[in-house]
Amino acid sequence: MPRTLTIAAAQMGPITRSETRPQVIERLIGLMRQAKQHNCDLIVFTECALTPFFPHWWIANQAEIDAYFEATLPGPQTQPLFDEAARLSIGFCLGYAELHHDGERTRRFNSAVIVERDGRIVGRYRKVHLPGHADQRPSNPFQNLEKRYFEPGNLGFPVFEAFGGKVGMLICNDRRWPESYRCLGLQGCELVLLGYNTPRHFPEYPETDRLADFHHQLSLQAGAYQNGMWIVATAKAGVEEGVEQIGGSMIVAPSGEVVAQAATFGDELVIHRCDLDLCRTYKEGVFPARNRRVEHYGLLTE
Ligand code: ING
Repeated sequence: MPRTLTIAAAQMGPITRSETRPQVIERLIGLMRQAKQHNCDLIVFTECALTPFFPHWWIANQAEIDAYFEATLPGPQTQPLFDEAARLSIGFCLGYAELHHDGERTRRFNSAVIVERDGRIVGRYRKVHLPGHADQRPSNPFQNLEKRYFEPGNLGFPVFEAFGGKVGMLICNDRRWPESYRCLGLQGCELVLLGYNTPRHFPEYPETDRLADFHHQLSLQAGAYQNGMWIVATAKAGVEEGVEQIGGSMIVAPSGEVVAQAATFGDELVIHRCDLDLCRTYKEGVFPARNRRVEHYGLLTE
């Protein structure tokens, strides 16, 4: 029985600071209904899909910062998204800012969850690689304050049994680091769900700006091919609160080929029918880990 999943990367255009959570949820539900009309089994929303990417500006007051976080998921404002997914019988991946009460401590993560077609949360990931800085840099045209607003993820790189396969998640900057894919790949991961908010301009290293789209795609194609995994990568695109963000949402096959990609910088579905069994060609055929990894080099063993 072939294990094929029709998956939509649900790229979003900008979310403004004045947009309320219910208004954003309405956009997400609209994309979810569209995906269902295309017979999708799964829709992948982006990083911090409920709010503008607030690490792009300095916020002094913690209560104001916390207004961008979800204290519970689902909560009163996000429940309609979970209800609609269950009604449509479509799974989803959602990036969001997670407020986590850990005993006496309040912890804050840049997180994502996988929700199965019956509305159950079956997996959670917390972004490991936090780019940018914790200090305010007034001379920069915008900030990247993830190190101020979030802690590094404390869940590692988990792989979950979902949608008939082995599924993992990464978030934005994670996709630039080969070890992110390797940790998932060595656990047999077949499908990576990934959201990102990527500015075209890198204030400290502007020489990389002209290569923003290339580095984005290069990272995904290498990760997919070298670990035999499908990758669904979903952007928050366009000029959001004055910051130009790349689009380029795409679906990459275990062969490393880009099989579908976005054509706009707005709300757009990028859809492909993914055969999970294609992973085997690369996991067993091209990269048979056991007989290629020579013990005495001390390389990773499965
Ligand atoms: N954004 C960016 C990303 O990794 C970045 C930050 C851009 C780092 C360009 C290095 C170069 O796509 C997030 N949110 O991680």
